[in-house]
Amino acid sequence: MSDNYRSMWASLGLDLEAHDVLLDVLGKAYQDIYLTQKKRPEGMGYFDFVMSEVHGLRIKELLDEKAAGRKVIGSYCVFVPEEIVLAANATLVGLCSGADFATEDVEKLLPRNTCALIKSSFGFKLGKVCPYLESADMIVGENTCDGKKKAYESFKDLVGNLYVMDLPQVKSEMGKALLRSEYNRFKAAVEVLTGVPVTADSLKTAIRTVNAKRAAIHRLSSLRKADPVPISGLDALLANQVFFYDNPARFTESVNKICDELEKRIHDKLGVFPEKTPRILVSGCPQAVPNWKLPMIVETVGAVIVAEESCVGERGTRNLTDDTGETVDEMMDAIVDRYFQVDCAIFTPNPDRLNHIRDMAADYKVDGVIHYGLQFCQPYLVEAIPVETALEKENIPCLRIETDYSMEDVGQLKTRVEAFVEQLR
Ligand code: BJ8
Repeated sequence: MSDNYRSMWASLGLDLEAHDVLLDVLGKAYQDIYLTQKKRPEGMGYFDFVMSEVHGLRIKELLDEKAAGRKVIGSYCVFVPEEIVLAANATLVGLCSGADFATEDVEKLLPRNTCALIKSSFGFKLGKVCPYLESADMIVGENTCDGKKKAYESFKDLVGNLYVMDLPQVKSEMGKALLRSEYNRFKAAVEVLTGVPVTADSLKTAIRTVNAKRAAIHRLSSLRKADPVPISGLDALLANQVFFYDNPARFTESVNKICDELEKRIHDKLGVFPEKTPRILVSGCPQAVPNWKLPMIVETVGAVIVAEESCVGERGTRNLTDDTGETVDEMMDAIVDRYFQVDCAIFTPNPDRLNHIRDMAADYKVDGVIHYGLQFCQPYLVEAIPVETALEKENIPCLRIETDYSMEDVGQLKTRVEAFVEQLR
């Protein structure tokens, strides 16, 4: 990394020594897990570049945008509507939370039995190692699971610019009305932050920009239905992870470019794994950068991940927003309609998720489902049991995994996944 980047990180208040350690670990993990894969599509070169510059060029771009008067908003959840952010001339970035950091300090503020994702969000702040977090003019926390909503009460004191969005827990008319009023409140807060009012024109353009990004990911997902699969689960997960912080137009173009290449691969019957390799659907908690543990295990024991029922995956990206409205109100309604369909396990009851998992298992012709639950994540761990029961009724094998971000259980997980994959053959 150049000296310019070091002064940029210093100006953001990062702890340069700790940040060096993080980049070193991240770089090594990427090298070992990603760059050792065989037969990768050439288009993944773009994502390799993005990852090599994840704290460099992209941060510089954000800071240049800020210097030109644009605001940056950070988010931890797919319920934060990018359409509203873009329409008010701001940029939305996902705050990853996919690695342990500063655990000792984190556990002074949070109980040890808090899920790794929440702990990670605190760790990146306390360790002063996340340039996205430090670039953000507003950080949005959402009242989803109990862990997050209680943690935000302490997080507020750490970051100083936390905006808390309330969210419904029930898919009722009242729940939808709450989402609508919270999205209106959010729109007003973003307008105050940027000084730019959301207009019908800007909202329509923003909806189309985000729809294009989602449509590109849908195209990528549908190509994974082929056998042999033209792209690994690891690479497809990376594209889904980069979705959250890349420039939207550039991301859309890069994903579509990969899709052109994958279509050709499918035509030529070229796969990353041989035909009839056991096909896995991973369902459950989001896997944020650099949490590549499970796909790394699955794809080194002779199976391939063909889809993710996850917020970093199809739960987060499915469904486009209707862009035919003419007024801000009509388009806000369309945004609410689209997001209200997100079937996060914080909703009760949550039958849509079960149906979605069944549909995905059929669409992607999977041989088995791995339910991925983070330790201490009650919504997903509790829901894993009915998911497993429902799948078993349809003779779809399911393996329930409960893990965290440490590498201590890799050997044990590998043994379990290997036995599961053996059973699918
Ligand atoms: S819409 S899944 S991104 S809340 S893993 S913090 S649920 S204890 S992340 Fe999520 Fe939004 Fe839902 Fe999606 Fe809590 Fe579970 Fe931790 Fe979780």
